[in-house]
Amino acid sequence: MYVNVPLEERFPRPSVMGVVNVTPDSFSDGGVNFDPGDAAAAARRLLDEGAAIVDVGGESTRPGAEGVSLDEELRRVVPVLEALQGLPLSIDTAKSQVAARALELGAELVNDVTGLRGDPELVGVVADHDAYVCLMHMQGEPRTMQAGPRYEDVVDNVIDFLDDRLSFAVSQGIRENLICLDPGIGFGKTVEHNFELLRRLDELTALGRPILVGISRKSSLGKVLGDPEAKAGSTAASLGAAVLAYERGASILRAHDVREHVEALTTARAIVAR
Ligand code: HH2
Repeated sequence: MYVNVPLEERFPRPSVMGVVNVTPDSFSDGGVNFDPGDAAAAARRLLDEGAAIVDVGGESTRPGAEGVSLDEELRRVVPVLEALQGLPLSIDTAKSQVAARALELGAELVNDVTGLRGDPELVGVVADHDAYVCLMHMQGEPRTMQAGPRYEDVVDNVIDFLDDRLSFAVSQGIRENLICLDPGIGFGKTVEHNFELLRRLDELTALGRPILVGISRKSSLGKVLGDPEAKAGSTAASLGAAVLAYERGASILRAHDVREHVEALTTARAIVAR
C-alpha cells in the first residue's frame, strides 16, 4: 500500500491526461492502438509530449457502443499496462477486476465513467489501494444515452449527481483529496447541454474538488462547425474548448493530441496565472 499526495498536488492546473484506447471501435482513435505494442508506444509518446498521466481504456463508451466482456477487456489492457510499468497511468474502466489488475501493475488513477455505479465492488478496490479516482456524470448508458437526453437544468442536475457520488465514495472509505469530478461531456447530453456545462463550469468547481474535462475531438465540436452528422471534432476545435474550460476552472484536460494541448494550456496559464 502506498499513500498518494492530494490529487490537486499531483495534478496542478492545468494538467493533461493523454488518451490511449486499446479498442477497435473508439470514436476518434479506434483501431489505431489495438495492438499492445502500438498502444504502449503511443502512451510513451504522449508522456514525452507532456502528459501528466495516460488513460488506458479497453472498452469504448462512444454513443451506441456495446459493452465488452471482462476477459476481453483484460486481454486488451493487461499487456499494455505490463509494458508500461513504472509510468504514470490511469485505467479507464467500470469493472472492479480490471481496475484491481491495473492498480497491481502500478496504475495511479481509476477513471470510471459510471461514477462508481456500474460495479458495486469497484469502490472497495479504489479504497483498498488508496488510488486516485475520477467520478464522471453520465445520463443513461452508452448504447442509448444520446437518444433525446433531457434535464430540468443540466448544470444543477450534474452538480447534484456529482455531490451525491462524492459523498458515496467518501462514505465507502475513499479519501476525499484523492477524488476528481467530471461533468461527462457527451455522455447523455446535447451540444447545448455540453456547452452550458462548460460555460458554467465555475459552478462545478464550487463542489471543492478538481474538475476533469474530456471534450477532445468530441462530436459537439464537429457539429458546432456546421456538420450536424459529425461523429468527431478537430484538434483545433478541441484546443479552443480546452483553453476555455481551463480558464473557467478545469484542472485536468483529457486529450488525444497531447503536444498541442500542452502548448495551448501552457500559454493560457502564462496569461491567466500571476
Ligand atoms: N470520454 C471518453 C472516455 N472516457 N472519461 C472521462 N473521465 N471523461 C470523459 O469525457 C471521457 C472518459 C470518450 O472518449 P474516448 O476515450 O476517446 O472514446 P471511446 O469511449 O470511444 O473509447
